[in-house]
Amino acid sequence: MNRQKSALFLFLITLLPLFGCGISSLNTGEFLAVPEIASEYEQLQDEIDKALGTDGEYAAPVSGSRRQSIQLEDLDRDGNKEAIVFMRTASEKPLKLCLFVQKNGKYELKMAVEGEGFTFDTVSYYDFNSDGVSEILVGRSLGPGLPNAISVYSVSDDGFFEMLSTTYTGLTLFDMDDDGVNELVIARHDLVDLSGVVEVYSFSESDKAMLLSDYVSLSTGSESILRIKTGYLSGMKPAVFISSQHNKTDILTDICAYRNDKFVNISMNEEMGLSVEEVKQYTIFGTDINGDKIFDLPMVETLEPYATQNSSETFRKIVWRNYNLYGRVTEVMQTYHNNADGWYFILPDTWTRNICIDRRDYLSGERTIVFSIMPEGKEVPVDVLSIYTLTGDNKEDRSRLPGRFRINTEQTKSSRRDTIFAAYLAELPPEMSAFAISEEDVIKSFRLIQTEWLTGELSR
Ligand SMILES: [Ca+2]
Ligand SMILES: [Ca+2]
Ligand SMILES: [Ca+2]
Repeated sequence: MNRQKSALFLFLITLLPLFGCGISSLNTGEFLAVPEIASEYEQLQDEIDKALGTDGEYAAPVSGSRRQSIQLEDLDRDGNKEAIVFMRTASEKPLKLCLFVQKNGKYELKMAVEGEGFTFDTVSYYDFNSDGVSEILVGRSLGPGLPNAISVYSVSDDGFFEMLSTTYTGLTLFDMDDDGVNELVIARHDLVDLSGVVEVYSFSESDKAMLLSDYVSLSTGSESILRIKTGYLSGMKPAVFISSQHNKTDILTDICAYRNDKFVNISMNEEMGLSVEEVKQYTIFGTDINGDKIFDLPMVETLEPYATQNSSETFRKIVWRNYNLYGRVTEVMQTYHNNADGWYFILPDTWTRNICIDRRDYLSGERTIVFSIMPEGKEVPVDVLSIYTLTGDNKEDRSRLPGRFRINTEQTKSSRRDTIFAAYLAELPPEMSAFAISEEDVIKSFRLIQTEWLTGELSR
């Protein structure tokens, strides 16, 4: 009884953080659809306990967006949620996936499948064969130093049918060929020869299985795959962006997409076997920085220090660019990312050529970044903008010091509420009026850095 209660409690609290967390990309509707009557939980819990037996325990997937050990999903879209439960048993194949279906309002175990492995890595549900019933895609991690194993199961009255079984390092679902149906995109890294490949799997009607349709090699010499993201190239062409670690400190991103029906690595320098998209000695990843669905890639430029600079820190600006299918690059915007204080600032176009940045932290609870412009032929820049990250007891007062204004945005209202962001715009001499911006410009260009925790992030 104790375990029943605690398991049910655990199930409920795993749902809790998903409510009201303000992450817009999350479809909370999926998580809200739980049985409405408490007795249904209890009855499901009884069935789960039977399946767990005396030696079973819950084993929630450790990565991806679905990480509950009990997941409710209407696989056949008949209006009733099925329950998919992840457990670890003492059996030789310890990772057990159970499917409970509702019959006359009661859940019963319909089928279970056991698999080898260490822990469930990821799960998702998708109707690959377009028959109206979602397949279950399950990744199992086989242990440290080993690849993960993926299975795609279709569910029928006869049981689970395995439509695909292969290994992977990371995976994602995306409509790579723009035909309205997602493909399964798998990236696989080989630790022995430091190579990588990205593969596209789609459903084959004649084989009734997921088959490998296309693949391309990733940059040679990669030490690990860090991140897999999907998005669009300019012209809204689907692509997958796979970032790998090189030389311990560098990040190379391979951009792979269908071009005239051929799956190609568009950022690859064929002679070198390396992607031209490289960030050296700094950690930053591509993202859709301006929200137009076109994926943007960062190029990091180190700013020249200046004589009167307070901080010995190295300051950088990020030049964001997107690609078209033919590898042509277009600049989108430039930013300064202040990782230490958790915000970034979109640099006004007029500043990008002559920008200098300094950190001037003099008081505890007040962290200050100063943007300055270096006039042509001068050695000392002119300060334009200070942005303050205020956390101390007197943060309210400090945000109201003469000339300062608060940076209040939707983001600052919904997160980091223990912190006040404020700014100060300096009065510029007339000959520098071209560099002037307004308080509104500052607020519009200020963003919090958000940790990405959903798709695309490998768990290691
Ligand atoms: Ca299906
Ligand atoms: Ca497709
Ligand atoms: Ca974009």
